[in-house]
Amino acid sequence: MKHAPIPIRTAVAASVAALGLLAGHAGAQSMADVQKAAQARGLSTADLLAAAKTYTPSGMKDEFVIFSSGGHSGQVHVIGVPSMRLIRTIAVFTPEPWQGWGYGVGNDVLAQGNVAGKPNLWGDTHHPALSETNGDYDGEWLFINDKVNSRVAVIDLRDFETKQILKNPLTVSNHGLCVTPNTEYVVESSQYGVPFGWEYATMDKYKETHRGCVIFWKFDRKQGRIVPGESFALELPPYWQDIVDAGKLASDGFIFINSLNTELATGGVQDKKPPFEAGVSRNATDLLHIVDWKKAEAVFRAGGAKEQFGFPVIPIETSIAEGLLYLTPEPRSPHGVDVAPRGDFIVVAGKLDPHVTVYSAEKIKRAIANKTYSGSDDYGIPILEFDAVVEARVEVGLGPLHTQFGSDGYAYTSLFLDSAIARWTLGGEYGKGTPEPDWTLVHKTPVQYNVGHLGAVHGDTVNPLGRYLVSFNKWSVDRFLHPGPLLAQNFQLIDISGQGANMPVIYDMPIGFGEPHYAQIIRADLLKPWSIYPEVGWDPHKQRIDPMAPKKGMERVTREGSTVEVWMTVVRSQFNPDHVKVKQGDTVIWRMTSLERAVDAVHGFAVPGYNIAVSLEPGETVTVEFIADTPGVFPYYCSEFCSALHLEMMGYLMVEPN
Ligand code: RUQ
Ligand code: CUA
Repeated sequence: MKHAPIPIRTAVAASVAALGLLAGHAGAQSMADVQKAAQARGLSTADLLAAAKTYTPSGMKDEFVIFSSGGHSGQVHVIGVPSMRLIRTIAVFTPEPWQGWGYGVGNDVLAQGNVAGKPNLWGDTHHPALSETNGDYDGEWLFINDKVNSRVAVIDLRDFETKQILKNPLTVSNHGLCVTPNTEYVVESSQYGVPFGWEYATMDKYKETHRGCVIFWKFDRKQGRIVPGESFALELPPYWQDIVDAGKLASDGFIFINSLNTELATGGVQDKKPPFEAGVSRNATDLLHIVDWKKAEAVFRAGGAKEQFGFPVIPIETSIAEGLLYLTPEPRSPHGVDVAPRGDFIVVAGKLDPHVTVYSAEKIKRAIANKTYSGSDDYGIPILEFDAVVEARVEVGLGPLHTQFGSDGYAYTSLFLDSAIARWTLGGEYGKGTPEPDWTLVHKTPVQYNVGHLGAVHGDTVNPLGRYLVSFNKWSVDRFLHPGPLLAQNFQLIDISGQGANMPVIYDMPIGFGEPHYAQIIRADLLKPWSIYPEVGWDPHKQRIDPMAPKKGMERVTREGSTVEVWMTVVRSQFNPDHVKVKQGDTVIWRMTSLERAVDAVHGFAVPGYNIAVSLEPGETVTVEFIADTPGVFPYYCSEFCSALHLEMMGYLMVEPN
């Protein structure tokens, strides 16, 4: 964001006065000091105002929290708003040593994500979905998809740990993820058409052999797990299904998925056939998928699904016969599909069309009831007549992708090609909130550069809170120091509390760990995380006491045949036992409990040569299993600087050679 140069003296004086910056904590500092510091750094009034809106002094907490996908890192990043401070990374699909994830703990969860029996130890995380109650975030659970391997993970927000990873047996890559308004289902939409079950087929019979799908993963809140046995899928044509969003209120019971490649292009550039980029955008329109999931659930429960690769799939014919699936045209190469807060409008943005297209839930329902079809696709799925379901089209700019909503009747759409965030007005009931006429572009704020998703506070729920919006930009080009040719991405915080053209960028945050895609922003006070585990001997995976957890005074090393069990307790600044002797080739089951109850008393357990790193948070119990195949003397130690005697917190593993 470029600010018009303002004489620094007036600028600083004005902003300082406006902010009343000195009223509270004058101390030894004076207005002249603020003026001097701003002048030395060449800061404008707008800069100082932005700083005042975002600067968060030591000890002050953030009001909102971003849960951002980590892109290639396969993780989730937790960031405070408005400070834009990174607070935590949650290990999900990729091993992470600090949390011990994949180095002693979480190995079984990571193994749930094996693809065709093989470990895939990274993920391309795209779309976080916070659990919802009545269509609003409740702060309890977080789900995230891995696009590259079509997997879904479940994160418990009591301890910010991944509890479950699911690999569906049908498709290979996914894209969209959302939850239904009461988190009955976590909905995963496939991306690229493939033969189900990782079967082989050549491209010449693409139309017959390849398929897309949408998976309804049943979530059981009490267990905190997705129940695969109660989950089902809908077979879809091999278009490239993309983003998915759940209807709510006026559109409750539906989900909306957009798609590209309704041309069924199969590429083949090496054989002089049109490349995918041309073939996939030949048609002027693609097809929005409308699924009645409540009806689909009833059909599944009544036995209407067929097992495919061990997973119940409702065939396309059944979906047509039972009225579960409809299509309607959407502008070419659509990308985002976003349901407005009241559920009454569904906003679709086509990358190659400068408009957003707004569909009406009421009109969709009427068109379904009256069978207002313009035809059907090659698979026989009815196509609802475009003019019968569209409410409005708003020209917003070049390369519109995703839309979020404010608290006051404004919608916000990211413009990839324009590198801007468009603010426009919704109509209907929302129109009362804005000074501008319905369905009009109000303002565009430039961003740096090439925004993908955007996120506003509760911006995709029934109750958007406005205030802040974050532009998740793909490229930072000239914004930061260059860390070599691989540039950071740029999260830009935008103040949307004003109206009209008042929506300035107020902070830039470099993201140096992959391309994060989407993020959701939740009120911090809705999160109720534990600061220590509820009781000593707690197993975070089961979220209850582990009866086998080593107890104080019962520390020992036992042997049965060639299996050695270690019962260890951990407390500042001691491992007990601190000598563990085994024989080469023994199976070692090493159980450890942290006896700590203090909030900051975290210990680590690191063993050289055996690829073991464990994080022991207060009260936690962990079991690590390995074969002692390398003989020698291995100092194990605590890997958190936990006390003045941290270096003394160690022990020796002695593996006696055969
Ligand atoms: S999307 S390319 Cu969320 Cu825009 Cu994955
Ligand atoms: Cu415990 Cu260092």
